[in-house]
Amino acid sequence: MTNAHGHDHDHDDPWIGDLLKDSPTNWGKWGPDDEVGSLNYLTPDVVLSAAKAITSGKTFTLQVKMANPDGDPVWPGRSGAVRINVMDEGHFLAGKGVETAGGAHYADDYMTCFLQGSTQYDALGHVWYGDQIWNGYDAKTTIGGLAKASVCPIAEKGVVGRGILLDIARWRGKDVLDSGETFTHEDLLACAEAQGATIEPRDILLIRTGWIGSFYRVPSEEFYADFVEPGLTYSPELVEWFRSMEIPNLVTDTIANEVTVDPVSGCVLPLHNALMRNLGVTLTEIAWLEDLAADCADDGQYTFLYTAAPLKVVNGTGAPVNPVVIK
Ligand code: UVW
Repeated sequence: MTNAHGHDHDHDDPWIGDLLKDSPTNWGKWGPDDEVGSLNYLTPDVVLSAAKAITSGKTFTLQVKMANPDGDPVWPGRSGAVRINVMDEGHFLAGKGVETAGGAHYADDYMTCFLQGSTQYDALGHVWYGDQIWNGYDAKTTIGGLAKASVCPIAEKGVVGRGILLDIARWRGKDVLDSGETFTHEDLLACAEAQGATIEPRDILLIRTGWIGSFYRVPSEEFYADFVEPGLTYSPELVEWFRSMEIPNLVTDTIANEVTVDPVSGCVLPLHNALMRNLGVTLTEIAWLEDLAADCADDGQYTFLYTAAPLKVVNGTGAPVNPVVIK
């Protein structure tokens, strides 16, 4: 059967295009050439106001360790970063080092990685359905590298705003949510209230499920068995809430920021499309939130200044990042 977009698909199979046929978009809102979407909400006024969330000067970094001998948490089918040492004292001892005037020795590394293979920003053009990506750009602009809506404009802008941690795992009394466990925007609001905090318009949402923390505690076979991450689950009301709250950025400690399979429609990762493709909400995945969350539980302060700048990878589908939070 051929759907309205001219794609073949069996009408018994779920299709994100059907699920989201009435879903709102922000296409064109920031002009025909926009590539950073809802990050446009992070205006200088918003940044100045966010700085008022700093009260103690405590800092936290949110990247997981990369090229870690203990493993890098990645989406099934991807692999962790591989760092190869290509120059060290051994080369000099063997007479193969590059000698320089003054006798300095040095060590060099080479690294290969999936751009989504660590804590990372997704480019707005990273995921789509049908013939169009963010802002209505033709899906063919992704061929051979993202000519539009790559990670580079996000990296050039940088991300600074007020962050709020929503510690869903702690709120539900768990170290880590169950595989496939879902929550909604109503849960985010209830969690914030229980924490004594309020989600404000244009806040950067940091959601903790405990999932990435568990990666380092359980054997890899167990972590990846029947892989269904916990997370936010699609509903039209949730999408409308993100739109009306003008949320610029969603940061989670899961690999894909939402429950892997929407239990209602059966679609995989519909929020990537409803939020990122359609509304231009930037997604930050695989964040390390354990230390920040422990501190928030300790001092009761769940809001802070959030800053991040992914690497400026030209035409990249995403890029590693080490966000810094200042409380
Ligand atoms: C996929 O691309 C499957 O997900 P992510 O956004 O986590 O990289």
